[in-house]
Amino acid sequence: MPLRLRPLNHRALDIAEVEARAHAFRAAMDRRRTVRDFADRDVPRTIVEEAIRTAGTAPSGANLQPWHFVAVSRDDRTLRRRLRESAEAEEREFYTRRAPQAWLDALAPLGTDWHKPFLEVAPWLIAIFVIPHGVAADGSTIKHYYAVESVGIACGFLIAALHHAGLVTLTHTPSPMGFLNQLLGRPTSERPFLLLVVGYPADGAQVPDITRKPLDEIASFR
Ligand code: IYR
Repeated sequence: MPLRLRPLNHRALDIAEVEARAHAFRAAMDRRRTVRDFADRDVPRTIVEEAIRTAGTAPSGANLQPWHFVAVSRDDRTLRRRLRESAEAEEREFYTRRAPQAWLDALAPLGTDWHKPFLEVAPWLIAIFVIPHGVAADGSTIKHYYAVESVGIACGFLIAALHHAGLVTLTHTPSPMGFLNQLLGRPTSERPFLLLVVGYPADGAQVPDITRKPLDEIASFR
C-alpha cells in the first residue's frame, strides 16, 4: 500500500498542565484494583462496545490489529454456565494437581481458588483472542508481527478504559483456555489470551491488602 499521510491531531499543552494531567492519571490508575467479588448489577452493552473500541485504538505490529474480542452478556445463561463449568474444571485441576507448590505459595496472598462464581454473576465477560496470522485477499497467509505484544497492549487499554468508565475488572486466566474457542465459536487459528470479567463490585467487596513497587524499584534513569 502507498504511504498516505494526514496531519496529527495533537494539541501541545503548557508544561504545568502536562504535569497536572500526568499526576491525575497516575492517581486514577492507582485506584484500579482487580476485583473478584462482583455485583449482579447490569452494565449497558454500549459501555462495553465503547471500551472495546478504545482497546482497538492500541498500537499493533504493522497496524495489523491482531485481536478479536468476544463480549458475553448474561442473556445466554446456558453459555455462562458452560463457561463457568469449563473454567472451574481446569482450575480445579490446576489448584489440586497441576500447580507446583511455589506457584500456589505465590498466589496465597491473593486468596484465589478454583471456584469462579463471577463467571456467572458479572454482567459481562470479554474473551480476548490473539490472531497470529491473517488471510490475504488471494488466500495467502499474512504474519501478524508482534501479535502477542499487541494484544497485551490492547488489553491494557481495555482495562484502563473500563476502570476510567467506573467499572471494575478481573483478568482471569483459566489454564488451558482452549474451551473458549469451542464455546465461543472461534476458529483454532485464534489463540485465547485472557478472559476479562467486567461489572460493578459487590457491596462491601474487599481486595487483598497488597502494595505496588515504588518507582526506584521498577525504573532506572540514565
Ligand atoms: N488461573 C488461576 C490461577 C491464577 C494465576 C495467577 I499468575 C494469578 O495472578 C491469579 C490466579 C486463577 O485464575 O485462579
